[in-house]
Amino acid sequence: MDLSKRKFKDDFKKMLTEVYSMDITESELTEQFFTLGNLIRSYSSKNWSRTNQHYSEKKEKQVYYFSMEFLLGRMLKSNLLNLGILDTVRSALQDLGIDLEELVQIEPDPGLGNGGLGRLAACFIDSMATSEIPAHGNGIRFKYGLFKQKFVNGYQVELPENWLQNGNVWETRKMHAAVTVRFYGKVWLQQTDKGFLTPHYEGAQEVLAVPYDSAVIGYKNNVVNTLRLWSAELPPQDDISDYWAYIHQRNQIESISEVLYPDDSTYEGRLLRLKQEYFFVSAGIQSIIRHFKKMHLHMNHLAEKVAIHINDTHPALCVPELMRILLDEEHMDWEHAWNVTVNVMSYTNHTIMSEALEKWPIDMISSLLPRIYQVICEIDRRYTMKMGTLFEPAIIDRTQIIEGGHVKMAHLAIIGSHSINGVAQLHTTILKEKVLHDFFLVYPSKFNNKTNGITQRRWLMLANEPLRDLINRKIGNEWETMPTELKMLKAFRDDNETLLELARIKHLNKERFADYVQETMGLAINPDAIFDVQIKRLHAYKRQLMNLLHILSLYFKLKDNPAADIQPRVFIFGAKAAPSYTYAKQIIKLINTVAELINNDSSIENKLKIVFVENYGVSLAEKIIPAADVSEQISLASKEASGTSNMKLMLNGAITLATLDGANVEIKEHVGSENIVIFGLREEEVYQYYHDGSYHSRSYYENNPVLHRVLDALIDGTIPGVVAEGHSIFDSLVQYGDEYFVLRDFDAYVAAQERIDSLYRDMLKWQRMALINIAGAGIFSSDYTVQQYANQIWDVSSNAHLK
Ligand code: 26W
Repeated sequence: MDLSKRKFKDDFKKMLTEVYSMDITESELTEQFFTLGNLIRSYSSKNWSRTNQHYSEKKEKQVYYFSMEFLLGRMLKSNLLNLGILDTVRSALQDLGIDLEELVQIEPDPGLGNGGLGRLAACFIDSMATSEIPAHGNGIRFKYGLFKQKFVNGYQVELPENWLQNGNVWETRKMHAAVTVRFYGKVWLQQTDKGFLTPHYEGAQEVLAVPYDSAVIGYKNNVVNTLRLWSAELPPQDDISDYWAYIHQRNQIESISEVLYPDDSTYEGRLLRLKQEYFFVSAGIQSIIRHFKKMHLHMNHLAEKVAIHINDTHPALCVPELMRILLDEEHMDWEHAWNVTVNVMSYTNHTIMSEALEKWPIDMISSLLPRIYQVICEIDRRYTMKMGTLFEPAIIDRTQIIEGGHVKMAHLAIIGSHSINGVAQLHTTILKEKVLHDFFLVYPSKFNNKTNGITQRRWLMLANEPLRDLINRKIGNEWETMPTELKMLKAFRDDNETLLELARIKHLNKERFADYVQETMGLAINPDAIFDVQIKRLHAYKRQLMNLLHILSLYFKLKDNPAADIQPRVFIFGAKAAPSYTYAKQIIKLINTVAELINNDSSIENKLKIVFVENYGVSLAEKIIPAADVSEQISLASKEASGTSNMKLMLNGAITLATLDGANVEIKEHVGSENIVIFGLREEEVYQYYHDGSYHSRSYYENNPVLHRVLDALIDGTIPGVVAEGHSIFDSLVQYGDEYFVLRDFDAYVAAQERIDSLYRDMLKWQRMALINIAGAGIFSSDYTVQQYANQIWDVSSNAHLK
């Protein structure tokens, strides 16, 4: 939108007076933030209604992206950037004596997600609006997001994240669009005079689902899509006979959208989680059907106008819920209803970890969702019937939905969808050849790959403005909407002036982060050192432990010889552990304790520092990523489905140190093996070990003196204050088989780190590698990823043809 500084200043002062009846001089940062927020809402509101009108008038097919998590981050600067008024507003506010960066800090960082899956959903809705895809997010408006992480004596402590305490300026409560979601009760089918079998519900608990809509503003294209987050409330009561019963019932119902489950890798099977999953699924589908009916088309045509995407198995109840509505309320026959459902639904798998695969106990589903359970049984019966004639019984047994007293949600999603995709080529191959091989035999054409992506707007244009400006100076700004144009940067690979500017900008970002660490942790770090970054959830398969064991080996090398010639290093960790994940929390304690030891050991001349930032999330990632030299992507091959921090760090000129896992494989393909440092077991070697059981971790402890010393340090008191954690971790590696081959890959990892050390000494070579990584990162824009989903899965329009 074109907005003059003059006009903005007038609007701002007017809005401040209207909302707070005060002028700028009297206003505090909070009032200024909410005023700016409300102004942005008013600037985007016309396009919001115009976009919806356009979709209805054109009867456009629309996508509904169902996700239990949307890890949005702060929206102020992102909304200003996408409206195309960031620079205008920043300098206009400056004229008014207001620093935009200060207002940015006011905004809460809504932690409505755990990690990769939730952030991917956030990048996707930004890219779908920017790619003019008629697509909307559908999720839960959790009152409490992912816990706030505090370190107390090195231990992770979880505190409530009450992100709504000052209200959320971006949302609009849509009471008129509320729907009722039913739980429990009895259901029986009754023949009507017209011969329809209609279910009769009795004694169901009714929950009011109230939607809160937020604008999803496309980048400089006047498109505004919607993110609809549902909140659970007690339906209005006409009479409150027993007050305490009323309070109890209200709390019970409101608890459905109270808090996000903080696990991102282990299925817990809690009833409240199942309630959450059905709550936003039923609310979302009811509101979609209500909207579709306004088109006055026969329900048989639903799949021509609606695509529903199931983000991992958490929204898999979309399949039986749509069937329930088509059968019970729209009185469609099973075949037609099923045909419509399969054509509407598509599913993405984000993990192969068995402990993450959801399987709900039959008694839990059948008591909480009696009608849904009936429909699931019928889906399973007809699947077994139909496929039983085509495939051997063993395959049917292994692929059926209900098995061993559980409902397998992945099986339900796969049978009920026309598309199943993995999130990186290696991951999709492992799904087809191993984890979901039986289904690949049954439905080969449903399987496809959609390698993840990230939005360059948040992760470069906003997080790293100096780099953005350098790139624009060198190749213009076409890359901002056509990211593969970044490849033009390769022309400057031997232009020392450019490489020196790149080094200067990286150093500037490292100084900025060093200032942040000094301020918040009272720790001085040297911006000339290598900033080595591992930022992701704490999980054994991501092997933060291997990173720490290498640091200890460097520490002992310096203890033995303080003059040892190693490049000074700052190891930066950011990681939350699921509260119930004891082993992960022990690793956090160990990292913090080793940090305490090393950071205060003057004998090693500040050559090594460990910075474990507290409460890692989107906003901290935006501070750390521009300052990174090395991107640690060291998961055991086959375990990380894709990874997305790898793409963000690459886009900001960090050199990737990686195993050939997830999207690291494709990153290598796009930058060339000379611009990345690869090490470790390959996926096939890992599976070979599983096959022949020939991995004996103890032998690596016994035969590798460096490893022996480092591991002994965990239990012999060298590292004071971690006796319990040290022993448990030592045993997991030496006694109990080292599940993620940390000891097996250790030497290769140390050698790779020595490679990094020697590469960093040649500054121009390092900057050339950084430039090639930036140039090769464009393909990992989520703009391209969502366009592939639009063309190959959802069959909806996008502006890909313009690109
Ligand atoms: C039931 C508990 C639970 C909750 C969340 C299990 C699993 C999850 C997510 C699927 C875990 C997750 O975030 N997976 C990550 O998804 C990213 C986006 O596709 C990938 O880049 C990561 O590799 C994958 O670990």
